[in-house]
Amino acid sequence: MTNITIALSKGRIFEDTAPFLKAAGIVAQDDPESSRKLIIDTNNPAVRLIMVRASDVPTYVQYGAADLGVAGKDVLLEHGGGGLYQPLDLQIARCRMMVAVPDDFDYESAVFQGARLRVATKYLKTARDHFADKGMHVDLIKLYGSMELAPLVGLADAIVDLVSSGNTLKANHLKAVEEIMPISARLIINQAALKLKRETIQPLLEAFRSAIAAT
Ligand code: PRT
Ligand code: MG
Repeated sequence: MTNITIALSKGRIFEDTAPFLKAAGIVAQDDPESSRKLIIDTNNPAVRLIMVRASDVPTYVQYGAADLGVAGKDVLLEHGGGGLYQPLDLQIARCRMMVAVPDDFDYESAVFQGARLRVATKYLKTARDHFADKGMHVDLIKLYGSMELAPLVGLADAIVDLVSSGNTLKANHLKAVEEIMPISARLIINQAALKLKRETIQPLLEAFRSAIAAT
């Protein structure tokens, strides 16, 4: 069996991917939440996990430092997907990419009047495409996190962010006004690895596929 490396991020991606790995007979030997190890062995000596930032997963896989990975569609859209196969939507880590504004902001009127909005986001490409499709002129402000704060302190009129329960928006007196797209995490595979390590990767892919079908 060829050695393979799987890139994951800790938190929901690791937790929601674990059942798929289990279906393929792979169990992590350490818990990334409590362990500080970045390389985690599994019960299968040919398979190891590497723990990276969620937005770095596609980069590790693109360059072949990992053969496979799991990344959100949000992350993949910003990355661009070069060098990657995206054969499976795992339907995990689901949420929605939304436009949100302060509770008292009349977004519809602002759009109707052609106001030039300032929009803060971590998702520049996705936001740019969305507003371009709507024919709206916006000034995008790149942030790396806690987008919800931006409208509260006058940095932006609106944000583009992921929403799952909606609790974060509510706690910050924001409301979602537009859904850009539903988001879920995908299995990604380095294109060269799929060819060179097909005997190892293909059964894994099949196990993941059956696990999706079973849920
Ligand atoms: O945390 P870090 O900066 O390292 O990176 P990350 O935030 O990208 O990683 P992580 O592990 O938090 O998220 C990994 C992936 O999970 C994302 O790329 C998404 O595809 C997916 N996902 C699913 C989410 C959410 N749901 C989600 N709710 N990612 C982030 N959130 C955040 C959101 O940005 C907002 O701040 O949770 C907050 C809103 O949640 P609710 O429940 O209050 O609506
Ligand atoms: Mg996070």
